[in-house]
Amino acid sequence: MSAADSDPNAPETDWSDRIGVSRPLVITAARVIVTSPGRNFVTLKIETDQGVYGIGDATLNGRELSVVAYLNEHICPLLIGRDARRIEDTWQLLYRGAYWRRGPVTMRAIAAVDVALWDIKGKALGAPLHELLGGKSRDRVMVYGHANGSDIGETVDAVGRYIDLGYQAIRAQTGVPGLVNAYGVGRGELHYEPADASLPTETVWDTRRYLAHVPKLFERLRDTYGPEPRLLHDGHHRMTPLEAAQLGKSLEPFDLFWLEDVTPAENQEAFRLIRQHTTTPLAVGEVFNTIWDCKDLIQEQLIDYIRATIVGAGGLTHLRRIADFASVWGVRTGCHGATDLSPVTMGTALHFDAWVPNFGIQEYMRHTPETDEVFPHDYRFEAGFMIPGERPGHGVDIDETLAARFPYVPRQLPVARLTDGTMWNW
Ligand code: EZ4
Ligand code: CO
Repeated sequence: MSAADSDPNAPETDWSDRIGVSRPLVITAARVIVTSPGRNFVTLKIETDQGVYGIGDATLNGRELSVVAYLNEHICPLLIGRDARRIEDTWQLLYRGAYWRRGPVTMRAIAAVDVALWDIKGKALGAPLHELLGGKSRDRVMVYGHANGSDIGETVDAVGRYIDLGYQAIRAQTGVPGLVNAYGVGRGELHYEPADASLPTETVWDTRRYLAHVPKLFERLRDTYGPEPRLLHDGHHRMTPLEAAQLGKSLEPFDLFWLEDVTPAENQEAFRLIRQHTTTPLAVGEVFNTIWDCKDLIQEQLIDYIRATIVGAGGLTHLRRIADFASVWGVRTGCHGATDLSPVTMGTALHFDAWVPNFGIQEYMRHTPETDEVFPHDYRFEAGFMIPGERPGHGVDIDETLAARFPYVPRQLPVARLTDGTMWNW
C-alpha cells in the first residue's frame, strides 16, 4: 500500500490511465475556497468533465477578499466551457483580455488559474510538474528559514536552533533598541506571521538606529557560528538608495548570502547607485507581479537574486518566463516562501525550483499543523533542503470538509511610521 493509498486526502494518482490529453478537458466548474487554518488562504478549484481537477493559490496577505471577488465575479464565469489543456492561451486571455494589466490582485487571480491548469495537465498525463518543465536539475532544493529575536542575543540563539535543524541558510532579523515592533521580530518560533490584527498594527521605524545596530548582529553571528552558514537579511523596503549602499558596505565583512528588499523597488534605477557602492549580493522582488517589474534590474545586472514567486507573479507560466530571462543575465532565483504563500504555492514552487537551471535558494517558513492538514501534500523538509513531491500535478490537495471548519478571519499587515509620525514603508 503506497503512502497515497493510506491518506484519505491524497489526490488520486491514476487519472492518466483514463484521461491523457488527446481530447478536450472541458472546464465544468471553478470555485473559490476561503479558509483560515491558522491564517487566511484563498484557493481556486477547477473541475473538468472528465473528473480530473486542479487547485491554485490566490492568497494576497491582508487583501484576500479582493482576489476572491476578482475570481468569482470576473474570471470563473469565463472559464466554464474552456479547454483546460490550453494553459498558455488561457494565461494570455486573462492578461491581455483584462485590458487593465498587472498588479497584485489581477496577477494572483491569473496565478491561481494557471497553477490549477498545470495541476490538471500533470494529473491527466500522470506526471509531476517538474517533469513537464523539462525534468529535475537537482533532487533537493536548498531553503532558508527566518531566525528572529527581540535583541541580538535572542536572534543569535534562534539562528543556532535553525543550524541544529540542519539549515545551511538562515535569514536573521533583530529588534532595534528604542524601536517598538521592528520588522521581522516574530511571535512564536517557527511560524512567523506578520498579519496580526483586523486593523493594521502601528510600528515605529528609525533607519539611523537600524543601520547602527544590524552590523553588530552579523558580527556576533560570524563570531558564534563561523564562516559556514549562509546568512541572509531583509531590509523590507525601509531604506533610501544611499542608506542601502551604506548598509551593504557595512555588512561586507560578514559575507551575506543576500541582502533583500533594501529599497521600495518600483524605482528600479535606484539600484544603480546601490550597486556602485557595495559587493553585498542583492535580492529583490517578492512584491513584483510581472517581468516588467524586474526587467531593468535583471538586464543591467543590478541584482543577484530575483524573489518573484508562483502566486505573486502570474503562476508557473509567467515565473518560468522571468527565470529564463534572468538566466541570460546570470541572475538566480530566490522564490518568496513566507507563510502567506499557501502549501499549493510551496508545492508548485518546489517543482519549479527542482527544474530551474539558474536556481539560487527557496524561502521556507513552516506552516502550522492546521494549515498542513487542510492542504495535504507530498513535499517534505530534510536537513536544510526541501524534497519536491512525485505525485502527478503539483502534489498538493485541499480537504474541503476540514477547510470549512476554519472560516475567514480579517487580518491586515502592520504599518510603519518614523519617530516623528511620518508614514513610512512597512
Ligand atoms: O513580510 O510575506 O521575505 N519575506 C518577507 C515576508 C513578508 C510577508 C508579507 O505578507 O518579507 O515575511
Ligand atoms: Co522579504
